[in-house]
Amino acid sequence: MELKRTLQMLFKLEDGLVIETVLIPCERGRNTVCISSQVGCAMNCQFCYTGRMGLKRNLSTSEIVEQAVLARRLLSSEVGPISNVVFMGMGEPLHNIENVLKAADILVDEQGLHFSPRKVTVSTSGLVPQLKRFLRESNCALAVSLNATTDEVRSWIMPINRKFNLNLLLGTLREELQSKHKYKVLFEYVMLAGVNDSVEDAKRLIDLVQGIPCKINLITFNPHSGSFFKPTKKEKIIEFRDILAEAGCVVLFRWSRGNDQMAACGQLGKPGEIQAPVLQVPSQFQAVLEAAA
Ligand SMILES: *[C@@H]1O[C@H](CO)[C@@H](O)[C@H](O)[C@H]1NC(C)=O
Ligand SMILES: *[C@@H]1O[C@H](CO)[C@@H](O)[C@H](O)[C@H]1NC(C)=O
Ligand SMILES: CC(=O)N[C@H]1CO[C@H](CO)[C@@H](O)[C@@H]1O
Ligand code: SF4
Repeated sequence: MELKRTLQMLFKLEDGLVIETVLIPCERGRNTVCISSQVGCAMNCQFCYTGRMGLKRNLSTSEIVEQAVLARRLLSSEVGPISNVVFMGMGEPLHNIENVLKAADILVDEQGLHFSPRKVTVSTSGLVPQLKRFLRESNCALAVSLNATTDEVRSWIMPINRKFNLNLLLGTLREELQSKHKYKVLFEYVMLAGVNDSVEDAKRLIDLVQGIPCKINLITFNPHSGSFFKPTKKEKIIEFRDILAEAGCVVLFRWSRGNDQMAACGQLGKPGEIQAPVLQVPSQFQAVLEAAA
């Protein structure tokens, strides 16, 4: 089946700021719209364009919902029905939790857009208190960007980890999911050559997610200019996947354009005039990154 192109929409808001919404056509007519929740982002993940902009403001509930409405209205005729919504565009959705909870409700409400709650996924870098609240108040799906298996690496590439570390994050999920029936969290793990893709990382990952009903999504890193990370080679990702699968994890990895496009979804926006600081590279990784450069 022919893979269609990703469609990127730019929306100018009333105050002149611009946000991006991406439509990702998938096989079998399962089109996904990737929506933004903030203008910019305060989380400063080291791989992410949006993070480099810093946070400009939260989007309102209607600005969030409108992205899905407009994608449906403008694009359904070209690509077919839109079945999935992911909050993986600009911003940390749980940093704007009030409006995101309201928007998610409207997306799944019969009187609203009537998406299935399992097909509306809110993605977070790991804001623990808000994540708890989200799980208690919403039935929509949750994706957590893990991206590393040690606090040392995670605190570097995702500075939010300095506040809410892996133990706290995973312990909270383990606890909260006990009372959610048939609910699985999706862990996103972007494969970065030499940074988080070793056999030891795979083994640590198995231990970390122990007791948490989950799926693990391995994502190929989409290199962009200004990034010092390199993608992990396919064979190595397959090896990593197989280690997880053999241990009984549900692990997803598709080597396809769709995969790249999903990764691209987290890297919207161009670095603006306000630039968040690039963090000091931990010394043991300097050689890896220099070799990759
Ligand atoms: C965004 O919304 C959250 C609550 O959902 C609030 O705590 C925060 O201060 C808001 N941020 C900005 C920049 O307005
Ligand atoms: C971390 O995870 C998200 C996917 O949920 C992704 O957008 C981001 O690029 C990842 N990157 C790194 C380097 O950790
Ligand atoms: C935290 C950690 O140990 N990360 C590893 C990620 O993968 C590279 C090699 O692929 C290792 O060298 C790192 O130690
Ligand atoms: S990856 Fe997500 S949470 Fe991290 S800086 Fe980018 S937009 Fe923010």
